[in-house]
Amino acid sequence: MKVYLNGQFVPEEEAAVSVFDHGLLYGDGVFEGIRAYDGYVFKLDRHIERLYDSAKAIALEIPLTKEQMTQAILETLRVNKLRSSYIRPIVTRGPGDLGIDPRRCSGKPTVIIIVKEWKSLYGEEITKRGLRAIVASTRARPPDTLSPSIKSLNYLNNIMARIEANHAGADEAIMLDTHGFVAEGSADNVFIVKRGRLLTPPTVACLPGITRETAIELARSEKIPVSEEFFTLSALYGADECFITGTAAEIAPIIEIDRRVIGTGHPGPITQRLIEKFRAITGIPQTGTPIY
Ligand code: PXG
Repeated sequence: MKVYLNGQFVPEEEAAVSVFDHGLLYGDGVFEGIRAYDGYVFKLDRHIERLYDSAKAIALEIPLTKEQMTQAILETLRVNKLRSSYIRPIVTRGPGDLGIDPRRCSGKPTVIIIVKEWKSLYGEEITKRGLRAIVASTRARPPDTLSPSIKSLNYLNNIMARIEANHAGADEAIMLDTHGFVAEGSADNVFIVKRGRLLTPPTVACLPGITRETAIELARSEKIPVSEEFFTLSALYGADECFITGTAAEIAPIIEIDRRVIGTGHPGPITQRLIEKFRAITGIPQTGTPIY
């Protein structure tokens, strides 16, 4: 596999950055997680927009225009002859001196694009059966700290939640905000179904997920009412259905949370309908940018 590194295509074994890169030293940078399905990059424009929004929020100027970044991503896929792929653009503050001050950096942000053949996140079987989740004791960050809407290289909070899930033998961790309302998963957004209505936390509490917005659009096109509102842990336990959304997870049912069975303990009808709808809109020109 060849990696895009600052304008060059480099074999993956040779693709390396400086130990003085502030992305490594301080998590000072931003990234995206994108997927290509069958020759089409799903909602690439939205991912590019979010990448640049994240960069702007941390006052990082990406040394490529959005169009150049789009072309660099497509070219990286072409160089690697990929049609279905995971795509990871990363922009860091670049190499610098020790000390957090971005003025200590060279002023040359590091731009990386990694593409990798896609492997199912939780495995086909678990996704079909439904995931078992725990609620993590690690809280999602409130928006008056590092906002959860910034997809920065600071993922330790989410990693802490992920470790809790690992220790509990669960498939995923759900995080609450500092008020105790449900916020999001360690790498995905959370939805519940109650009496035929979909609920998901507003994006002040979570990453404005692109799969999240897709699921909302799909539900509305199916005349399923959707509300972006806060809900409690007891509403989560008492949901008729629950699912997570994410580029990696796609739409994945949750059948158990903290050892409470959700609904019937099987993927619910609304979840299944949305999974089917989602599958039908990936890998098509209406939602994706063609690679070739
Ligand atoms: N919340 C968080 C904290 C995320 O990291 C989402 C929600 C879902 O957003 P999208 O736009 O993907 O629907 C994410 C996304 C990885 C990986 O490598 C993580 C994400 C996406 C792709 C890959 O673990 N997180």
